[in-house]
Amino acid sequence: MLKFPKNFEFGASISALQTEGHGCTKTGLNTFDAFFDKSPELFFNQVGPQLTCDITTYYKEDIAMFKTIGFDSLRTGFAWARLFPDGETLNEEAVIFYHDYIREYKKNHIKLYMTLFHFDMPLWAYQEGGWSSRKVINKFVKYAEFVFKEFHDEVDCFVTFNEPLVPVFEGYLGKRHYPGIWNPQEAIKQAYGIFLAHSKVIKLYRKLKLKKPIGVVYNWNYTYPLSNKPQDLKAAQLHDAYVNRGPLDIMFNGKISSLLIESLKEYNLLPPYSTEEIAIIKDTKIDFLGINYYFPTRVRQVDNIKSARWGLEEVVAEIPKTANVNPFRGWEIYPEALYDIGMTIKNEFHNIPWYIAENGIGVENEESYRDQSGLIQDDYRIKFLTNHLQIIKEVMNQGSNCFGYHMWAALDCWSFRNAFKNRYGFIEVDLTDMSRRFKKSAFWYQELIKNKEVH
Ligand code: BGP
Repeated sequence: MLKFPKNFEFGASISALQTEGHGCTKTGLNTFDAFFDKSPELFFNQVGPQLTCDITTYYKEDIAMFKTIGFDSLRTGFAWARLFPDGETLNEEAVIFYHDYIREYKKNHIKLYMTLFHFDMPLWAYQEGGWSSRKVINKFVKYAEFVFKEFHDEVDCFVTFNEPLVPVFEGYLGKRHYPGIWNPQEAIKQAYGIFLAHSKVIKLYRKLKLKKPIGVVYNWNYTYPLSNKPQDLKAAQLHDAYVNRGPLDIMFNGKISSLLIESLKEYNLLPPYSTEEIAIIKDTKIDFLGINYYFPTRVRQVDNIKSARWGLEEVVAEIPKTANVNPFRGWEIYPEALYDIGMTIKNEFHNIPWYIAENGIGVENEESYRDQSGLIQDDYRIKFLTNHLQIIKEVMNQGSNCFGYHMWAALDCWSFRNAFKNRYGFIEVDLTDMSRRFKKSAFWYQELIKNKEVH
C-alpha cells in the first residue's frame, strides 16, 4: 500500500479543443478545423474537432461526475479562437460561457488549472505566420492579458503552454498537426517564437502582480541511449538537448545549453532573438512545472549521416523488441522514467514544485471490456496508473517535490487525428446519444482519492 500526503492533488486533465467542439457560442476556426476540412480521410472515422464530447452542453453533468469521483483538481483551458475569433474582437458570449463553466468547478470545490494554449492555434494566427510572427506573439500576449484580468480571481493556476514543442514537431516535421509538412528551418523558427511567447506572457503576469501560480506543462519523453556505445550516448545527449532538457532549460532557466548552441550553429539555426528578447527570456521564472509523461524515447546515432539539415537528423528513436508497448497507441510503457524525471527536476531544476499534468493509457474498442452490468472493466488502466504512481511515490521519497497527479483524461475526448479511436477517460462517452457513464477505474480512483492510498 502506498500512502500519499493529504495535500497531494489527485485529479485529471482535458483540453478546450478536445472537449468543447463548436457548441454553445460562436467560435473562430483553428488549424485543426482547417486540417480536417482539407484532409478528413486522415482523421479516424473521419471525425473532426467540431463535436468532440461537447462539454459546453454537458458541463454541469460532467463536473458533477468529476465531483463524484472526488477530483481535488483538474486542468482544462481557454480556446483562444473562441474568445477572439478574428484575433481582435472579443466574443462576449464566450466570456459568459467561461465564467459559468469555471464557476461550476468552483461550486464543486475542484481546484482549476487553465491552459492558454493547448495545440489550438486560431486559423488567422496561422495565416499570419504562426509563432514565427512577432505580430501573432503580441496578439497572444494581449489574449493572455485579457484572460488574466477577467478570470484571475476564479482560476487557481495558470499554464502558458501545453507541450509547447509538439505542434512544431508534428506540424513542421511530421504529419499529425497542421500544416503537416517537413521543414526543419521553419520548425526551429516556430519553436523560438513559442519560447518567446511563453516568456512574454510570464513577464506580463509578473508586471500585473498576479498571485496565483503560473507554470508550463512539458511532455518529457525522457531520453535513453539504446546502447552504451559512445556514439549512441552522444546521440542521446543531442536528442535530450533538442527535445527535453534543452527546451526546458530555455523556458525554465532562461539559458540555451552549449551542446544545443553548437549543433544549431553547425546547421545555421541560431535563434533570431533581439537583445531585448534575450533579456526577457533570461528573466523568466515559473512557479511550477507540469509534466506530461506517456513514454520514454530510446535513441541511437543514425548510420551514415549524409546531408542532415538539422541536429535531430543525426539521431533515430527506436522501441526495443523486448519493450512493453501499448499496442493501440504504439507507445512504450515504462513507468521507471518518472523516477529519472523526478530526480532530474530535483537536481537540475532547483527542485521546483512539479506535478504529473498528464499520464494515461489510450485503448481501442473498450466496448469489448464491458461486463454484463454494462460497466467497462478497464483493469488495464488501473494497473497502468498504479505502476506509475508507485514510481512517483519512490521519487517523492527521495525528496523530489511532486505535488500532484492528473490522469489523462477525465472523460473520453476527441484526440488529434485519432479522434475517438483510443479512449482515455475515467468516464465513457457514448457518441450516439452523448450519454456518460463511469468506467471501473473511476470507482477505483474515487477510493484512492478518499484515502490518498494506492493498493
Ligand atoms: C498529449 C496531449 C493530449 C492528449 C494525449 C493523448 O500529448 O497533450 O492532448 O491528446 O497526448 O494522446 P493522443 O490523444 O494523441 O493519443
